[in-house]
Amino acid sequence: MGVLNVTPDSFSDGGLNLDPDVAARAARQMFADGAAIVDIGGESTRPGADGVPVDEELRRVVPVLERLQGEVPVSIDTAKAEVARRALELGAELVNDVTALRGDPELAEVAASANAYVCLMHMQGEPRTMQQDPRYDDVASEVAAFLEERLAFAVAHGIAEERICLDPGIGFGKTAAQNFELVRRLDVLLALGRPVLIGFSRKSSLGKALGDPAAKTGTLPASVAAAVAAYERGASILRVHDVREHVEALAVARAVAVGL
Ligand code: HH2
Repeated sequence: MGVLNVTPDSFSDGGLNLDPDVAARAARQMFADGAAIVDIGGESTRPGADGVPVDEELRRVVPVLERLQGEVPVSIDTAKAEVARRALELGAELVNDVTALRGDPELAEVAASANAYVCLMHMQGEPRTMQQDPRYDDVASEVAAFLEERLAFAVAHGIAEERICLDPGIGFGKTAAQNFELVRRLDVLLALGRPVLIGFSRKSSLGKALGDPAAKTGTLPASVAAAVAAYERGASILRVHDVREHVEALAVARAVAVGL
């Protein structure tokens, strides 16, 4: 899954794709580079971020979706029902909701009636404050219990179970150590029986693992290492900014795991 943020303030690619022609070109390139789907977002959820009004989010993403319709498989990174509805009308296949259907009471119904794929992500707290002092007794089992409950909620609201993937939400109310533990103990999430998505790309925990406690982002080699580690532990979808480099690394990891 390639990441395309149409925002002025995303933590690693903010401001790069504000022109819809530039954004659409970047999405086409990700697809050509081997992304199975491109995740388009019009609201940053980086630590400390404030929300964006629905009109502004639509203004950012709709022109990009219009340009990609029928050309590139697209996922919409939103917690808002209205944004998801427009995106699905314009051909998006997956709704990627970092609130796991807690943010907008109408989103489950929108996704169900469009028969969309849905990604449910774990977050402790909310973006503005989530990194202040994240605490868990046992991060893997608490995240799994949350995702199990959200999976049941989604199914109860008419979303087909086989259309749902689960995501522990790397960096969303977790310390660096907790983020790495979630990948190390991915089996706890896989036990829920759904495909797992991991988004470690460029996140600050990678920089922290390299010895910089004040890191705001992670490097490309560190991102690739995290993606390969997640793949080897059973992740099915890797959400990444640098598609070609990840596709190459994952092709080799796959050749080792299952043969050429
Ligand atoms: N991470 C970000 C945004 N959306 N969605 C899922 N399912 N999983 C993630 O790990 C995830 C996500 C944050 O990264 P990015 O989109 O690059 O930054 P920003 O939120 O600042 O736009």
